[in-house]
Amino acid sequence: MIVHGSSISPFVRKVLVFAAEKGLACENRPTGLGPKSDEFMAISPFGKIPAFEDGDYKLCDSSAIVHYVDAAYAATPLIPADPKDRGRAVWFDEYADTIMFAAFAPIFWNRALAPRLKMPFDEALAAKAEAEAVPPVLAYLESIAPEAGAYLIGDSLSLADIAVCCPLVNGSYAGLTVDADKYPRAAAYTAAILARPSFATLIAADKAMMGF
Ligand SMILES: N[C@@H](CCC(=O)N[C@@H](CS)C(=O)NCC(=O)O)C(=O)O
Repeated sequence: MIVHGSSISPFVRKVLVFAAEKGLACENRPTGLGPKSDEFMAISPFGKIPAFEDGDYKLCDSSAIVHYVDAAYAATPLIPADPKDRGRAVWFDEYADTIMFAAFAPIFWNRALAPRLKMPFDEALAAKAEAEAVPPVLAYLESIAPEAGAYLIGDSLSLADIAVCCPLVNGSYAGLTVDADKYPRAAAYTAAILARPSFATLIAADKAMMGF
């Protein structure tokens, strides 16, 4: 299995953590921003990361990829089979990829990544996202968060836990962590998920490479 794309992307991180939690060997080729090869564009026609290969099978989009991986390597499922739980897992993945990503991306870009890449950035956009977009996202997370060490769905780790923690990592690279005074359940629950080796290994590598 090959995952193309830098693990500083929350979408790439989701796929890498998902594969690690399933115990699957996975090669990461850290394609970043900028022009992509013809081979990459043949897998991901709009140039987005991640792109994925499993033998001859090629796929883009983190959610499509994890659904494929869970079905193809079914011994250690991370997407619930129960219809109601499965629906909730898809919702939490969607919440993470759209609402959470949109809240944290301006903070990550303008405070962490663009300055390091010597690209234009605008602190006002980060401050606006922190003031307006992040609070409802974290208030919702607080309302759904289980106890530390427990899971969003059922009694085992699922796509839901992996997905919602991925955008938070980008916030943390920009110095924005979940405030334990305001959001105690969310802070404790996400700290426990992010301490898992699947996340911790990637986070350590990102920090070493980028100086976050
Ligand atoms: N829905 C896609 C989103 C992928 C995405 O937006 N990736 C970003 C990186 S975080 C990207 O490739 N941006 C580069 C670009 O838009 O050209 C997924 O889940 O994989």
